[in-house]
Amino acid sequence: SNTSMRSDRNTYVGKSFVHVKNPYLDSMDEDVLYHLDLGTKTHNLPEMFGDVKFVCVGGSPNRMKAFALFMHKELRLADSEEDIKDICAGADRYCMYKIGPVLSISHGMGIPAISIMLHELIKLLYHARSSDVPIIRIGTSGGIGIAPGSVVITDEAVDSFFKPRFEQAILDNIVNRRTELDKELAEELFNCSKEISTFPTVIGHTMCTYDFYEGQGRLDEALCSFSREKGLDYLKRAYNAGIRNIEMESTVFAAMCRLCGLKAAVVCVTLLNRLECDQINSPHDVLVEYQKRPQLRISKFIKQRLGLC
Ligand code: R2B
Ligand code: URA
Repeated sequence: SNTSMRSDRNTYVGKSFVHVKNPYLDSMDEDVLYHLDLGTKTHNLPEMFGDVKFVCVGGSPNRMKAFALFMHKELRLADSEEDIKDICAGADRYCMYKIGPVLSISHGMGIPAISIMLHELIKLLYHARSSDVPIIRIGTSGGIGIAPGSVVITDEAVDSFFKPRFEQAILDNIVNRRTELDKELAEELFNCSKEISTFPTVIGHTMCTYDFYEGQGRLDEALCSFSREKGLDYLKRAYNAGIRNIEMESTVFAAMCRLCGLKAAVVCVTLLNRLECDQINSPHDVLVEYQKRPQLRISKFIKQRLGLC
């Protein structure tokens, strides 16, 4: 199958390394990871990141800091909380925290923002010679036909035409890239906290759009050019195509990780049911609790893999 071909290519003496597909990169004297405030000459990347075993990404800097502090508690690491510093603070774009073998990074909102971060993160893992690192996006989303607060684990990211592809503009061409996520990782994540889970979790397709308003069929935007009926019909068709949530990064995330040999997963909580409303109006504490749900699941997964539970 395709998958085994792919893993054969990526595997070298049993280890699966991150690879970059760029013949120019190795001939560069220095690689500056500008938006991360890191570089191959200014930092010893293998020493700093060679032991990374899990990468978790999410949109909001504060949420990814909270996740870092949470993992620090969960892994019972010896260093103190004050030692958890934002590695990318100097660039003032994304935040990054390292908690033992776990890297927690923010990616901002939307495809262009996450794509810049991923180019530099993938090169970082390559320079650091990290191996066997799953990468998981823990995010928020709008649910379709499921209770708010449900968690969706993505099997396939689709675009706004419900197609499993990401269209990358390269120079003046459009290149189509595939957007399947790692099936085994999705299943492992689904199974790992079945018993502890107090909230519903489903595996389904995730639709990734270029914007939060017009691209997601809302009626509360500044510019609305379609009827309530048309908008609802679109969301219902999405549901019938197997889509259970909508967010703004999964297609490019799936496509880039797949091409670079990183096993990737997307785990998002749904903040509302889009068949019922457009506005997110749950109380702040409810939303905060929702956003912890993917983190709980990922923490369980990490601890299981490390043999800690
Ligand atoms: C989910 O939430 C954000 C928009 O509110 C966006 O980054 C996404 O994918
Ligand atoms: N994030 C999205 O992209 N859409 C929503 O409806 C909620 C969060």
